[in-house]
Amino acid sequence: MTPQTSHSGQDVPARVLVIDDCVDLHRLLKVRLGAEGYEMIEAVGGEDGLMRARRDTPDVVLLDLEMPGLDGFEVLRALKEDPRLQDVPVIVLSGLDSPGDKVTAFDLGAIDFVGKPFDMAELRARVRSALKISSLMRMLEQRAQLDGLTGLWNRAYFETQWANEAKRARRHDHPLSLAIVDIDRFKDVNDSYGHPAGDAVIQGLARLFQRELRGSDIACRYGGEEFALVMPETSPSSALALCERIREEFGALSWPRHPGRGVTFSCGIAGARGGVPVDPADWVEIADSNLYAAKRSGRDRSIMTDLTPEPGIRQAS
Ligand code: GH3
Ligand code: MG
Ligand code: MG
Ligand code: MG
Repeated sequence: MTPQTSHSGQDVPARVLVIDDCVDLHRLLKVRLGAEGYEMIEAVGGEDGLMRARRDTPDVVLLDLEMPGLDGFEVLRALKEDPRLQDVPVIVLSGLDSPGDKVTAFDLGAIDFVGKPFDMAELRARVRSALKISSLMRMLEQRAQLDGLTGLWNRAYFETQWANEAKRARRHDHPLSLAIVDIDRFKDVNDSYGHPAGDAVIQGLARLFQRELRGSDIACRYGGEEFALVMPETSPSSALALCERIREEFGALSWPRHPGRGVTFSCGIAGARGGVPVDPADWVEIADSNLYAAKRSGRDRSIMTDLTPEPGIRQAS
């Protein structure tokens, strides 16, 4: 996935999970908040609430504190310990409103605290504000993972996603491929036509990746003129075919700032048709050494290693 195609969440109604042992409250909120266009999810009790949260990943949680069984503090703690749910804003909605209870709720990670009985207009405003804060937080987090020049994911994002995808592929015995791409003789482009011309080439290649890769692929700017492409569910031979197609397209591009001088790239690929016992860091090293082999043997080519049992090395140019 390139950042531009990632979910914005703007067109889908926000999902509000209400965890409260009082059925009347559910009825009231369903009518009054449902009318705001939210999708309401009801859980009558702590255990049920946690189960629904894990299943439906809501956008905001309204949480009662006093409930039989698992109480609100325990639910809050469990939500904040779950990596998938810890960023979901939780508004505590409770009759307990001693300063001590409020401090505990905030310390456990609640974003807001509304005492019962509450004013409906105020609750609506607080829900809107919690949703806005969490969407701003998401945007900030995403910005920190984006490369400024190209809009692709940056290296930090690559490192975490690559480790995740490698783990997933191994666990499910699925195909996975990784390509590392480096623009050829790029210093010459900068030296001959200037840094802005070099930037335009980097941006042009990024656009090509965004156009040619699938939604599930992850295109990252790995460093200066180097890119890493993570291709889940893709065999190394398919990855090679894809990279070769992009390489040919890229080589055929004409650049407005230097129409007579085309640019090429070299590419190293490592992949497997099924999860193989290779360390994620070793995959990167293998793809990298293929990239350098491609450079040494003349540039403008891709070299691939198939890591599935009986590994072999194939070359295309
Ligand atoms: P090779 O074919 O062996 O890869 O040669 P190369 O010239 O591409 O490799 P080298 O590592 O010598 O040069 C890479 C250059 O990329 C040097 C650096 O100034 C330039 N560079 C790195 N980041 C940027 C950038 O953001 N914009 C521009 N214009 N140039 C950059
Ligand atoms: Mg209660
Ligand atoms: Mg380089
Ligand atoms: Mg280079």
